[in-house]
Amino acid sequence: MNRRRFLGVGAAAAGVAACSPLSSSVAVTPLAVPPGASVAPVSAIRRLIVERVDPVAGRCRYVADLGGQQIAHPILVARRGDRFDAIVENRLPQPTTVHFHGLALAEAQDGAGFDAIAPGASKALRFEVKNRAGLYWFHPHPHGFTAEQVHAGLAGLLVVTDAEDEALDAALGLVPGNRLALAVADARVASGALRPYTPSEEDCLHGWFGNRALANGAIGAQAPVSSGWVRLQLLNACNARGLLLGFRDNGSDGAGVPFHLLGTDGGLLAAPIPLEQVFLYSGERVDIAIDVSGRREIAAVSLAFDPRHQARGGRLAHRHPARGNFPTLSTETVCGAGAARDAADFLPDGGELALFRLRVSGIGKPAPALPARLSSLPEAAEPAGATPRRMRLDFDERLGFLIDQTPYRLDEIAFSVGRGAREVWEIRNSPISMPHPMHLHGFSFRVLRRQATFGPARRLAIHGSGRLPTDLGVKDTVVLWPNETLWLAVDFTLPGETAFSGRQRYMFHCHNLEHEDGMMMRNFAVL
Ligand SMILES: [Cu+2]
Repeated sequence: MNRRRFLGVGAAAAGVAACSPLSSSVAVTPLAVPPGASVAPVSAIRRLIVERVDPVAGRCRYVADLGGQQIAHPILVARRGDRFDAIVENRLPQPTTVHFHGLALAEAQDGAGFDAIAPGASKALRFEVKNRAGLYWFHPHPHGFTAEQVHAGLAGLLVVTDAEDEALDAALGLVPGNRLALAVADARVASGALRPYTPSEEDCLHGWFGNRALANGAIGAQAPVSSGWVRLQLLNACNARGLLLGFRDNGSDGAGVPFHLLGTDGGLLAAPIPLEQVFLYSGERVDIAIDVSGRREIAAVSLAFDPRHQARGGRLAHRHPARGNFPTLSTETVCGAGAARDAADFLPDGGELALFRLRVSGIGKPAPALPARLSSLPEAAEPAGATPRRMRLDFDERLGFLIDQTPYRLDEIAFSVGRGAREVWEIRNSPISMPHPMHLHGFSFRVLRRQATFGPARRLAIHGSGRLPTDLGVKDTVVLWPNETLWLAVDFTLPGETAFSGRQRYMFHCHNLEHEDGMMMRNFAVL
């Protein structure tokens, strides 16, 4: 019998839930969900309900129906190879989709917004989880409504495991409660209440920034952990905020706590990297290990940094023809219609932000040494003879942020690539810009090199190629700082040929959700 434990995290109900516990433990193999846990194995889900629970604040949630048992705010767990076969029910007053961010899926299952589910309608969603073990997530992607719906709480986690992943848990000697999966978001909180999503023109241009962090839906969250290694799989689920993740020992004058990067968006690195801070932008994930032995309380924070918002002067009111046909989730929420920012519930990008706390109990044995090798991941390699496909990220004072000067159109195919092609993408960000976390649907990629990095990321480069620690893993979302050029190796091999027959449309877009709804997207086709 497999004794290794997988530990999930219960998502608190939307709203201000100070000091709510974060963790509950379950074993994945064999799977036993204790009462109150919010972990749902993907293969057991029959319906995935998308519903609004608070029309005043516009809060929404996912509910997984396991055929008798209903789990709100579920954290989905899967072993590589498991199947998802469920009906998605849209009970929102707006169209929605379910996009499984990071998974290799056919267009029909990708939820990219080509075929949104109308209010009151349902759609069958069936696929096999083919990806490496890692933290993936699911969220709405209906064009023009994405930022509002994700901000409303529709951001669920999917933890995929496999043999390498389980071997790591065993090597770390993880005890129940010491493996956590967390979605970190931010919200505007005033007088103890979550403010609805009412972005101003400035918010639409730079992104929506709150003043408080939510961890799995809870503000001021804390998790009890035991002495030894703690493994954290973290998603930046903020609409727009970049996180410079670090840890402080609250029992030791706030001294920094070092940690190890174990993995990125698409699973484990080849070897762990010791770090003191790491950038995590919207849509990105990190897998890290912290030795909490001898400590009593550790605070996870986003450290202060220069966010490099170099774009100035633009005013942006997003106008989607479809928006006028549907009500908002709360009060006025169309970009550009909101009131000016209230300084009391706004913390700029790059401001220091408390995220969550780990409360340590017990005096265990010393934590075992980290394994020198974590996975069989090869070093990123440039395909021989590839001509780079060039893209530019632009800023236009009238139109906002664009890819190759072109606002998104649902019916446009920007370019086509051949099935199984291995390409190099050269992407350059404008110097009068801001950081853009660019996300590729359907496929993962490797970062080959960075050039002309300035600002706080530059000193974190650990490699002659200019790459950051997170660039050494498998990625589906990568941040480009202003003025930077990135070279990516993209592999368009499609697993499961029969499921992917015929032309498949995918998207490449900015995961700052205000930019995404503001047309910073392009479609491409795989033929
Ligand atoms: Cu952007």
